[in-house]
Amino acid sequence: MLIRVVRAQGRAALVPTTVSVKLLRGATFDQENLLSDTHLQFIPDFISADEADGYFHALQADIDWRQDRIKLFGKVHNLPRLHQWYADDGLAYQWSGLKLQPQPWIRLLVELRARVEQHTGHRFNSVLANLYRDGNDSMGWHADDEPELGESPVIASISLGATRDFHLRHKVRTQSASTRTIALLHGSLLLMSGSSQRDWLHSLPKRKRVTEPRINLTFRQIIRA
Ligand SMILES: O=C(O)CCC(=O)C(=O)O
Ligand SMILES: [Mn+2]
Repeated sequence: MLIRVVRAQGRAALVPTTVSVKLLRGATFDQENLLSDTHLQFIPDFISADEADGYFHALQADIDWRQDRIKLFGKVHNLPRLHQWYADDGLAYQWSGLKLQPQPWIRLLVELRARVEQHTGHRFNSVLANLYRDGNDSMGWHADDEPELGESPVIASISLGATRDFHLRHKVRTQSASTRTIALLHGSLLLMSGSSQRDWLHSLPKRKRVTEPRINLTFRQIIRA
């Protein structure tokens, strides 16, 4: 797993800076191979702090957040977060027995999608929005490897609000025993591509000390059946 860190200010040069290494704990940071096999790109300052504040408050208010329940080992639980699914017509999202019907795109999400598409050169037809109300909300280990996302999905993840740790570990434990952690900052963009969903799991662990909410947006491209 190689993580390329790019500052938005230096985007033209695409040169990773050592400043950002402070944000990464336990991550492989191999300058030699940065350009040959990059699965993750992290841009800490993709959206300026002021703008990110605006997006956070508007999305918290405008998204019709749902509390869904899932069945685990025969027992029904509230998901430990709120969420909503926005996508082009007919693109439902299904996982763990849940089926989310697409909501029509809202202006702010269209705007953010355009920024992400412009930066990445990839197209996205859907976004999963998650609201972690505080550090008790979380997301368990998983990979976004559903067949409708294709062989090597490109997922663009924007974080707004409280900084939360994001964990990654290889699906085959012997490949890499260690869990890598990235602190997902207010206004940051994490771009996951290559084999990052095929070979790796990720999660957002609980953090009891976090009292503030966080919104995460993962832009995705669903392949129509
Ligand atoms: O909240 C995050 O940063 C991760 C969200 C995620 O992994 C997902 O929505 O699939
Ligand atoms: Mn995910």
